Parts: sequence; structure tokens; C-alpha cells
Amino acid sequence: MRIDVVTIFPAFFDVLEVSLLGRARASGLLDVRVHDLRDWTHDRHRTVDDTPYGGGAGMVMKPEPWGEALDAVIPADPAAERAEGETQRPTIVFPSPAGELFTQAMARDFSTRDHLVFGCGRYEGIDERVFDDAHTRGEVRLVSLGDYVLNGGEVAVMAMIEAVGRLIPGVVGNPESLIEESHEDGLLEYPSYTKPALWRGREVPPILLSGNHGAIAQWRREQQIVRTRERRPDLLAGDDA
Ligand code: 6GU
Repeated sequence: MRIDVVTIFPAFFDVLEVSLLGRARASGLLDVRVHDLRDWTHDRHRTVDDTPYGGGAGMVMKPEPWGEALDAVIPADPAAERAEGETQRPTIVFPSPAGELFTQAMARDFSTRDHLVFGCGRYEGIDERVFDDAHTRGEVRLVSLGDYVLNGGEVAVMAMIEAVGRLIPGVVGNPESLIEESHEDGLLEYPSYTKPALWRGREVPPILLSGNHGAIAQWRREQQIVRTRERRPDLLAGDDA
């Protein structure tokens, strides 16, 4: 999978070189390229923002650098540069607290794409015409991590790249570890324990030492339901939120 990130803070993404995703990049499973938006400015101060039409607080990111950045990062004729079997248009993701909610289902969907482009906004946002223009190049998605506000999209994009990257076959060593996990079956994960069996006076639930695999599976399922009811009743209600 190819991932392009456009940002005014490329250094934020240096951490992609470590850990699981670092290995995926080194092995060629993930081709992540980080670009500085200011490379597509043409004034001495490398200006990327300006005051909002209509007034109001804060600054808005100018459309021209974004337009040139997306022109450069997304092949104008994708067919020309497509590898064998790659037939999709790129998916262009703009992190935004005003976007649709990022979920495990969305991560799974994104993990099947050939080319993701992330455009990290800062300040009060990006000139709205950039999103309309980007539609000519690919599928545009505005995506939010949750109901709180970050200063910019960089941390959100890092979270999305990690959630998507680990679902690409070969990135996570043991694919089974992807299955029994919070959110994969709509419930939170059951509690886990390892040795010692007694620690600071606290016992591991005896059923886990029983060797009765059927009873253990049933107990874990019950724990999932109890936890989900306590912590995330919205998941049981069938809400998407
Ligand atoms: Cl994707 N961006 C920003 N700036 N703030 C957020 C967010 C995204 N998701 C939650 N808060």
C-alpha cells in the first residue's frame, strides 16, 4: 500500500520509522511518503494560511498550496502508474473534527485500498474548495477520531495510519491476534492475565487455570458483555458512535 501524507510538520511522522510500521516500511509492505506542504508555496515566507473571508477568529489554510500538493502526489492519469491489479482511485483523507467518525470498520475498509493520501490541516481549517477540487482526483473522506478537538490533523493521521497499517496482511506477525480484539466483534476485549497466578494478593480468576476450554470461552464472552455494558453501552445499543 502506498500512503502519502501532506503536512506542515513532517517531523511529526518520524516515529513511523520505529516499531511494527517501521518494519512494514522496511520490508516494502508499506510505502509511506511524507511531504512538506510548504514545498508548494512560492513566496519568500512560504505562506500556507490567510485570514477568513467573512471575518472571524483564526486563519484558514490557502487553497493553492493544497491544490499543487495533491496534483503532485496523485498521478494525473492513475492508469499510467498503476501496478498490475491496482484499479482504484486514491482515497484522500482529511482529518477533521467535523468529519465522520473513524471506526474499526473504516480502518478495515481503508486497509484494502492501494493508495491513501492524508492531508493534515492546521489552524481553523482548509479552504473548503480544496475538498471539492480533490474529488476530481479520488474519493474524498473527512474523518474525525472522536468528539474532542486537536490542534491539527497530524496526531489523528498517525492514529489512522497505525490502525490501517496493522490490518495489511503481513504487517502483524500473528494474524490471529487481530481477531480476538476490542471492536472486531462489536464488543470490548475480555480481561487478560499471565503469570504469576498470585500477585500482590490478587488471584487470576480460577476458571482460567481449570483447563476447561469451553468454560473459559464462555467466561470470556460473559466478561466481554459485562464490560461493554458498563463502559460502552452505546455499542450494545447498536449505535455506530
Ligand atoms: Cl481528525 N482532527 C482534529 N484537528 N481534531 C480532532 C480530530 C481530527 N478528531 C478528533 N479531534
